[in-house]
Amino acid sequence: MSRIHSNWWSNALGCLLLMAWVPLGAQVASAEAVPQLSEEDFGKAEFIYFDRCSGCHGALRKGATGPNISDEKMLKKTLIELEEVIFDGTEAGMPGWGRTGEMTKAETALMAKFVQHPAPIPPEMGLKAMKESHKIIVPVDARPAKPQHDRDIQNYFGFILRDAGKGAIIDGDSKELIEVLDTGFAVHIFRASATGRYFYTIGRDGVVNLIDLYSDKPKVVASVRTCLDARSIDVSKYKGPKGDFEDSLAVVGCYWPPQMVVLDGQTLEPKKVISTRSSTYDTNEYHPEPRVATIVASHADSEWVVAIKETGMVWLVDYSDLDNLKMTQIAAERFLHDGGWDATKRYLLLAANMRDQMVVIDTKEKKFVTKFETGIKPHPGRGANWIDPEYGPVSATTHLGEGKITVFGSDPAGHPEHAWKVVREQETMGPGLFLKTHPESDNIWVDSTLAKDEGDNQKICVYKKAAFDDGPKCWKAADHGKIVHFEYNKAGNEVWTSVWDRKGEIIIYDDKTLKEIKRIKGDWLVTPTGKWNVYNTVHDIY
Ligand code: DHE
Repeated sequence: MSRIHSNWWSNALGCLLLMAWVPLGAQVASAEAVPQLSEEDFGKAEFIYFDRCSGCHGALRKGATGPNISDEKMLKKTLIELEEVIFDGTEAGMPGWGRTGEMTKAETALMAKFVQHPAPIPPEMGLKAMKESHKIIVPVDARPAKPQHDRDIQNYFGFILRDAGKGAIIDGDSKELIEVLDTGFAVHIFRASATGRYFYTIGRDGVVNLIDLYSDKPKVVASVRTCLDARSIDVSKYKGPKGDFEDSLAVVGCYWPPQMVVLDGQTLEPKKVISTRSSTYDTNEYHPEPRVATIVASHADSEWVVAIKETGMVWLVDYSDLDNLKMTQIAAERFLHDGGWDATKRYLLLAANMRDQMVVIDTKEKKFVTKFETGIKPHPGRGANWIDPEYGPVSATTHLGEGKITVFGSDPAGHPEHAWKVVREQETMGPGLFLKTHPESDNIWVDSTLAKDEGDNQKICVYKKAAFDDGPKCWKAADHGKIVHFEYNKAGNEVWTSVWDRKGEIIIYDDKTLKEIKRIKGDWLVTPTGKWNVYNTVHDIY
């Protein structure tokens, strides 16, 4: 039986009632082999798939960070085998959804059946639907011309409260909670506008919120839904001969539909949709779902660097003339995920995590430089840059697939012999997601969020830049949840991190002494994940 699906995408997420499901066609191996699911169970499974699985396996289940799990392949496995994998996870990095308590036994059984059905194709989303969702809550001319408070917005932190559908703004100086704002379903990242006046948030449901930090209490002043599934957003940062684009544009990277959406930076009015459906960089075969992973704004040109995951292309998109759009398409590697600048902000360092490689793009010459292996599934977040006593300027990444931090040379001008070569490696407490440093700091902070051994994901490890090979100092920072993601304050002398669970905490450390300065708790701290300091985000300091 081939099934055309419940209206989960359009109903559960709210606003797009007019959208229709697109039939898949007959892809089922044999009608008898496919386990029966009621309409209700199918809808429930679709939501769980979107929430927990599609990020790695793709909406169409063709695979990226996780393998291809098409119905044809899944029908070759028994339901018991599938259930076990979903419940316990795999050595290759798939979380054990049952083991960690994020899915019940019944839900893992449901998902085992669901993946033996053909993947439902979600609806498209164009400018008209986006415009219908667009809200200007405080018009531009009704917003204050200067801050309505005497706090330093450049040292504000934006914190995601993932499962509460909220975001918190905290004053980095006083460490006081200033406001908790409704930001919608599972916000993935915050980015600050070029001047630091606004925070933008992007949720997995493709909803963007614009938060004005000038008002007495930070306020959502505009919102819009740009896609059905998204992870990235950035802003226009360029000011120079081609024009002043500070705070003028934002761009969303969608997972589904596979597209970029350019927005007015002050109102979030959607201006242009750029589809990413195209061919893979190597085999030149059409891919129906090339998702937009990292987007990083250039400081030196009117360009966004856009990583297209499934095709392995990096697009340099010139936003100075949206009607006559110029774009450089650079063949890089599949499957691109996250990354950030080297210290000079000329080279973009991107993880092609399923190829175990880092890719280097030269945004000045607008071309591919090289790619090299670092370990199993590199995942740098935005990365970390520092000066190594022996190898000069270096950058580094953590890994999803193994507990390892890999350091590589990133100064082709001053240290060409080490550039884009692995120069140091150290074992960590387990597979991790993020590392962070700051030019004012002697340290590199590393998490091990995906570590499987009891308690290891609650540890923090800190390496010394001057004595990296001596190994880290590690300690257990929490007795519940998982430690995830670090961010420095504006001065670069404190490090903020999250204890990620429903009784979440924020821990603030003195970067020099590694002593805890403050632990913030409260009912509002539900599943804190990522956090961004305005100044460091504006200036890409990491
Ligand atoms: Fe993320 C960055 C995608 C899971 C927290 N994550 C990113 C970026 C992408 C991405 C493409 C880069 C954005 C940019 O720079 O423009 N993340 C994905 C996934 O596809 C994946 C693997 C699975 C999914 O279903 O979403 C995934 N990410 C997670 C998590 O489970 C995390 C820990 C918590 C959550 O929100 O679900 C998580 N991702 C983050 C954070 C960043 C991020 C905190 C930004 C790091 C930074 O320093 O800027």
